[in-house]
Formats: sequence, C-alpha cells, structure tokens
Amino acid sequence: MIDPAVLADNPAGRLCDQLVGAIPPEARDLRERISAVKATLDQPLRVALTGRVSAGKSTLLNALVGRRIAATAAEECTRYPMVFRYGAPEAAVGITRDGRRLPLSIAALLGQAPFTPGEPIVFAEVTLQSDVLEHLTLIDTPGLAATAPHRQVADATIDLAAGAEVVLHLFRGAARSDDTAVLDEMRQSSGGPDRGAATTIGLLSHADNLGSGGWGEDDAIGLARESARRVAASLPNHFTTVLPVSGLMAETARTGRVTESDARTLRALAGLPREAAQFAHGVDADVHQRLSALLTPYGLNHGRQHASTSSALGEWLLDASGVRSLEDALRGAAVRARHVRTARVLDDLVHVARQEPHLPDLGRCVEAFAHSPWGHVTKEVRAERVLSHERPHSPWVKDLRNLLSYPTPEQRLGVVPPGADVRQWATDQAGHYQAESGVARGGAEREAARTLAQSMLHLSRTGTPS
Ligand SMILES: Nc1nc2c(ncn2[C@@H]2O[C@H](COP(=O)(O)OP(=O)(O)O)[C@@H](O)[C@H]2O)c(=O)[nH]1
Ligand SMILES: [Mg+2]
Repeated sequence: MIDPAVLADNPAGRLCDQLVGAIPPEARDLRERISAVKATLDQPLRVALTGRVSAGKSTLLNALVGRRIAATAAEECTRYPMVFRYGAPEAAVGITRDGRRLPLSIAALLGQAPFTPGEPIVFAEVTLQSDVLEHLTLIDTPGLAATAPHRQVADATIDLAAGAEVVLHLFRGAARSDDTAVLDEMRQSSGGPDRGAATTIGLLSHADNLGSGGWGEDDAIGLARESARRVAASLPNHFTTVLPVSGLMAETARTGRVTESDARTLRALAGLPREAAQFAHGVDADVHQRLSALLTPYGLNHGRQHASTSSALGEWLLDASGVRSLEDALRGAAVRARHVRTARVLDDLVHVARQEPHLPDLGRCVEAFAHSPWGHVTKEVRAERVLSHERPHSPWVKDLRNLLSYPTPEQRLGVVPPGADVRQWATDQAGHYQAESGVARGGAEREAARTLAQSMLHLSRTGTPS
C-alpha cells in the first residue's frame, strides 16, 4: 500500500553515507553512531489505531492488512496494545513490566484460544509475513486510557501511540472530549507540539450506521461524509483530516469473505422494494442474517445493485467503506513522515557534529545539507506543527500540509491556475508570502509565511528537491 521508495530513499540517508565516508577509519564508534541514525530511516511507517473500546480499531486493522489478525468483538477484546510488524517466522511475544520478552501463542493473543500468560504483560508484539506490513507497522490499542485494564497497560498504550508517526483515531458519531483529551495526552507525552505523530487522521467509524441506519431512507455514508467534514473544520488542531469509514465492510471485502453464492442472493434482492429486501422476502432468513452481519445492513441494502459478481460486490464494498480514501491519506502521511524523519536525523547529526569539532568536514557537510532545499523541508515541518497548534484555523496550515504531503511541484503548490507556468506561479507566491510575513499576527504566523516564501523560491528554481 505504501510505496517503499517513499521511505527508503531519504536524502538524509545519503547525508549519513557522506559523513561515514568523511570519518577516519579509526573512529569506529562514530561511524556506528551515524549508521544507527541512518538505520532509523529504513523502518516501516509506524501507524497506531486509537479510540474507545468498540470504536472498530481491530476490525479496521484487519481490513488494512487483508487478514483477520486482530481479535474483534462487540465486547472489549483487545486487552493489550499489540504491535503487528513484518517478520519471519510468524510469532508473538509479550513484553512484561520490567521489559522481559515472553513467548506467547498467536492463537491465544488473537482470542482463538485461552489466554494465560505466566505473568502480566503490558503489550505484545506479533511478527507476521504480510506484504502490507513490510512497509507499515500497525499498533492496535485496547481503548482510551481510562478504560484500559490497569495503569501499566494504559501507560504502554499512550507511549506506543505517542511514538507512532501516524495516528488513526476512530470515533463513533462524534469526537467527544475524552477523544481530544487522549490525543492531547499523547502529544504531551511525546514531548510537545512539534513532536509525536506528524499526521492524525480522524476516522468517523461505523459510517454505515449513521442517521437512520443502513436500511433508512437517508444515505448513512453520505451523512457520515458531511459529518466528517464538520468535525475536521471544528478540530483542526487535533485532526489533519477526518474521513468516514466502515471497517466492517472493508474487512469483509479484503478478507475475501463474500462468495458467488452471496452475490447471487444479493441479486435476488436487487429487484425488490426496500422493505421487502430488508425483511428477507424470497431468501432464506439465516442467509439474510449472515449477510447482514457480514456486509452490514447498509452493505446489504445498497450493495444489492452492485452484485453482478462477488468481485464486483467486493469492489463496491471497498469504495463505499472509505478504506481506499484512508489508504490515499496514509500515502500522503508517508510523504510527511519521510520529511519528519529527515528533520529528526538532521537534528541528530547537528548534535553529533557539535560533539566532534576536531572533524570540521563533518560540520561542513551537515551545514551544507541544512542550507539545501532538503534542509529547508525541516523548517516546513516545524512551521506546520507550530502553526497548526497555535493558529489551527490559519489558511497557511493547509499550504504547509500540501508542501509536506505531495511529491510533485504542482501538488506541493496546491492549486495552480490552469495554464499557469509552475515556476512563475511559485515566484509570484514567494512574493505574496514575503509580503504577508510583514503583516503576520504573531511569531508562528510570521515564521510560517517566511518559510512558505522560501519554499516557493526553492520550487521556482528547482521544482521539487531530490
Ligand atoms: N456496522 C459496523 N460494525 C463495525 C464496524 N467496525 C467494527 N464493527 C463491529 O463493532 C464491534 C467492535 O469492533 P472492534 O474492531 O473489535 O472494536 P475495537 O474495540 O475498537 O477494536 C465488532 O462487533 C465489529 O464487528 C463498522 O464499520 N460498521
Ligand atoms: Mg480491539
């Protein structure tokens, strides 16, 4: 799902290689330190799913991976945070309070067998051979801190989520004060407004069940889309974007649980008036009930018209579920995460260079990088974080997010008028932001306008940095 090149090919990695080349062979410790900094760039994107119990986190995780790896239930059933990452052989370990690793049975963790670890664990790590996990580490969490079974698990949840690069925060109906409180707590525990997840995507979950539900006259998912837009507008400080999702519809489609016979049943319902279809006229009541649980009532009602084959039905389910839009948002988040990694590595290397004044080449290389277009990206990262925290409604938040979320100059510039020359447009924009920086309200806005002006100058000269 994530293009591996986005994360693998980080310019800061090339800087690390250059530095290692400039270090005398006898300084082995220093080489190893820089190699360790570089190794952090090759990690899969870390994504945490947060939200109340039963918000739909585990179901959505299964949809993203395309495999039912996280236990889901109407009752709370994710008891610990679980980190799902790529690895062979497939295995699970529990991490105890004092950091020891106990082997666990995967079946037990996933709720398929009795769970009796020898002693309390605070989180579990599951390694699986899944293509999706090669570029994405997914962290499932038990629920908001207040409802977690005990304090250590709550703390581990906050720590793991605070260390993620992307947070997917699920809520049903509306985001409440405990939703925003937990997001604030995560931000706090990651060390302030310019740390922690670069992207927080709000997910209005159970979108299939909004309004009068799946069999209602109104379109539940259409309503969810409007509601998501309202939440995004009212909480710009907490959510980079808000999207409607039906994790259950996506999980069903992605895990191949609709058969040709199911599609046939849906076709039989297609010609019926809504009420007749809802009350199973003409089809076996058990089959109807099973399909309603599998597809959701919305999927059964609206999917009737799209069931020419099981794969057509699967495609429709995926589109309607919102999971594809979420995956697009995750791709944007990966681009942002790459920039944030660049910024973090540059910080680390500045620190290393300061500690080694007898190696002036080191300092010179780092300095040159910091003044290149890539070094400037680190300023964009900081400006966006500070501005979205201090002035979340400023239009420049969006301008900075565009710069950070897309690879091509046209996309990075936001809306370029049709027929306009991209470089000329960037030059004009640079002048605009420069003028705005003179009349900005407060330090965060001034810094943002100056940063944007400089970004536009880079784009007018070089297009996108590479
Ligand atoms: N209708 C509907 N049910 C869902 C959706 N997502 C999850 N569920 C159901 O809600 C219950 C809780 O889901 P789960 O993923 O375990 O929630 P978690 O506690 O946040 O991990 C389960 O019975 C799921 O089948 C959804 O989008 N729509
Ligand atoms: Mg769960």
